[in-house]
Amino acid sequence: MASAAVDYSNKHPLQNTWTLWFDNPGKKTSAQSWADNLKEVISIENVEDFWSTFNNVCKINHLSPNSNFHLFKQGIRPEWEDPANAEGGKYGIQFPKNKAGDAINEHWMNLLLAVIGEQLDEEDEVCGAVVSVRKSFYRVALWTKTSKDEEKVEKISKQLREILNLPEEIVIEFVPHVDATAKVAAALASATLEEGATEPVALEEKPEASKEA
Ligand code: MGP
Repeated sequence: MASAAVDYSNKHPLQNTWTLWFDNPGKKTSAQSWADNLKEVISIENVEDFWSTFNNVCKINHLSPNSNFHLFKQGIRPEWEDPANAEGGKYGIQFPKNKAGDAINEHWMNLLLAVIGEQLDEEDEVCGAVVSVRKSFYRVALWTKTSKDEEKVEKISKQLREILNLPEEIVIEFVPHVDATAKVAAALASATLEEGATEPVALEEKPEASKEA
């Protein structure tokens, strides 16, 4: 009996189209130049595209420090400034490199499957997912649209822990993007102040007259 031919052209669409981005600034970069390093890699519309991409891009544990992959809903840039992210925040989970090893690939895959499979109850909240390689740790993060509703933050955090099967000792840190932006702005301001401070400090030390007082 002849078996029915399998139609491999029949792809399985995802609920949303997703864009994969990559960046590696190489060294610490300023917030202004940060966006110049972002490179759009590919758009993913169906399950088959997802797996061919996931199986062919570099494994996370083989990436050099400072690298980031970002998978965001099409139309949302993976940056704080995008209107979809501006009011939102990041649920970040860090894994020390010496403990995680290549298990980071599985954590990243589980987060990706959760977002493209729209597994979170608050699926409309989701903007994207990020994996970051730093000197001593990896970090996976979920980016969402809102940050002010504490109950929602708590709920998403709890569900994320379940989906990623994280033990209690692993912390999920939620940071509103406005706080991240403010931190960068403060660092920039203090660096500018230090630069500008060289001259006035020298002047203040100079006057002999002050000894007269
Ligand atoms: P990061 O990768 O989010 O944080 O941002 P990490 O790795 O914890 O490093 P830290 O320096 O915050 O401890 C690293 C740097 O990249 C930030 O300080 C910004 O200068 C820049 N940056 C990161 N993001 C996600 C953005 C963004 O969305 N917009 C802008 N303008 N700069 C960003």
